[in-house]
Amino acid sequence: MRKIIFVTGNSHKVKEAGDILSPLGITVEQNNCGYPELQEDELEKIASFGAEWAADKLGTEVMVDDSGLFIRALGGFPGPYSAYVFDTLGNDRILKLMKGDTDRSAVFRCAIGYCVPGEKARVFTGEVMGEISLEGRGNAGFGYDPIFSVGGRTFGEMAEEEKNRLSHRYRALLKFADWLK
Ligand code: ITT
Repeated sequence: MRKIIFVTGNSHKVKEAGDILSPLGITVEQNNCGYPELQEDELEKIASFGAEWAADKLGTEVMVDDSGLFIRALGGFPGPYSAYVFDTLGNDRILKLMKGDTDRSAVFRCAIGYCVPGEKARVFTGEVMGEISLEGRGNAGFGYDPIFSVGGRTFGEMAEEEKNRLSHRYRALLKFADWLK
């Protein structure tokens, strides 16, 4: 098993990454040291900067995960500001904001940054198209899971294994694992 330090404050991400990567021979260990999040439009740039910063700080290879929900009717909001918007508005306010919107389409994106100290980061991206549900449904998962639906069911209504077979994170991590091999 290869062990990689995953720098994140979000233990749900660590659980998902562990479940996805362990069958591929990779284990992840959470480190909470954090990293400065650039005010950037692109998740790739945030993940790349964060991975380089954390690798240099810790003196070891690291991975980071920057994710965002891009809602079409809201011009891609909250996108790179998804964490801040989740903490300040939350799912109910977002649903209110979209009241009357018939275009419910949205994309969840994930950028995994990986870096060895002293080197440039590599970034692996994944995305999944879905819809913003009319109301929150399901208690599984975390964050936006109860309002993001794929094929008629929200991530909040799916078992972990099901979300982990089609999520933005799964798609990005698969590319990462392929490259590591
Ligand atoms: P770190 O930056 O410390 O990794 P974070 O939770 O702040 O943790 P992000 O900035 O990547 O991470 O997350 C953006 C927001 O999107 C945040 O509110 C997450 O809870 C949420 N989020 C990320 N991945 C998600 C997923 O798979 N399902 C639902 N919500 C998710």
